[in-house]
Amino acid sequence: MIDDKKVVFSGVQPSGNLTIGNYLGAIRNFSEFSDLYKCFYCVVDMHAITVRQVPAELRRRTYETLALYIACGLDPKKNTLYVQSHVPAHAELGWILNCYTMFGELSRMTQFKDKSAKHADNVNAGLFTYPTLMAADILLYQTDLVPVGVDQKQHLELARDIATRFNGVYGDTFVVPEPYMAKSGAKIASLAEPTKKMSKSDENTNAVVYILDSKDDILRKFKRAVTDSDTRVVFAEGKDGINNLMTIYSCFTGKTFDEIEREFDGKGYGDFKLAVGEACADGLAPVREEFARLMADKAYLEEVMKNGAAEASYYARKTLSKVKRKIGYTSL
Ligand code: ATP
Ligand code: LTN
Repeated sequence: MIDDKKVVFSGVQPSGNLTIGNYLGAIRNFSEFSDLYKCFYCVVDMHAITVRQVPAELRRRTYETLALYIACGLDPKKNTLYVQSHVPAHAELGWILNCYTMFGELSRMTQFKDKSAKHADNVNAGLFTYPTLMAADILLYQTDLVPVGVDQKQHLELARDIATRFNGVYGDTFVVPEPYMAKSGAKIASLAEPTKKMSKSDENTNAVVYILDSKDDILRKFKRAVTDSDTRVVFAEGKDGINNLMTIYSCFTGKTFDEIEREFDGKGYGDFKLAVGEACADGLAPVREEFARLMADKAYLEEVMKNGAAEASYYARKTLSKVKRKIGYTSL
């Protein structure tokens, strides 16, 4: 608890242009916690370097991700917004937790298996220990709730196991965090291969709708989205493409699947795809405008980063000192 409030923590990597998967599965839900919880939202640049990045792009995307947080409704006065590498406690606790995490546990992580297959020339140790740094992010702030997409569930379970193990050895040290997954939107699929998750690092840019895509691009991408040989807009087993489009439409319009089925009864996929594209483009328009305004004001973004890092460091250091004392480090 911080100031009598439960704590929320989440992070997004500045590893590419953010997608509507990142938006619907994660960022859009962040602001709902701002009033009742103490919220930390971090741009996790240390995680991003587990895959090779172009330095100038990483720097630009770090600003962009922060600007998107704000453009998606996170008020820096109500939320602690900061950059991971600005708070060294993450790296310090990350190292310590490595020593309380088993090789076998990390070997079972599906994201590690997927990413090492995708980047076979760079299966580095950081990619392997990615989940212990993520556990450090969360546990540093005594986090109660972690809003994430379904793909991060396994990492969160590991963070819980690490916290429980550490508490078992040294007595209560960490709060054991709970995941929070949106009822709808926690798993947005690729438009080209609807059984796969939409991912910002997908090479096929037509499979992915970016938050900052123009309206024309958004309409075009939905028009080309893979569906099936049926013609009915109904949510059903085996209709992954349509199910995904219905989920996206529902997220942007607030309509239920029943309402959507009725709305498009007797109409074809063409009409439906156009409506999904319109709803998505209209829903994202205010975010795009606010983003452009913020990116033109680097000084403001830097001030947010600075204040956020100072605030986050204060709480992170408290936990870190406690951990160091418990494990037997000396202090001067
Ligand atoms: P990468 O493709 O580089 O692995 P990513 O698109 O998975 O990145 P992250 O920065 O790892 O993005 O994720 C940020 C947040 O967005 C996480 O909470 C993650 O669960 C969520 N998220 C990512 N993709 C989706 C998706 N397709 N549907 C729902 N949530 C998603
Ligand atoms: N691993 C996450 C990003 C991330 C995160 C976190 C999410 C890093 N640290 C802490 C929640 C809490 C991802 O790839 N989406």
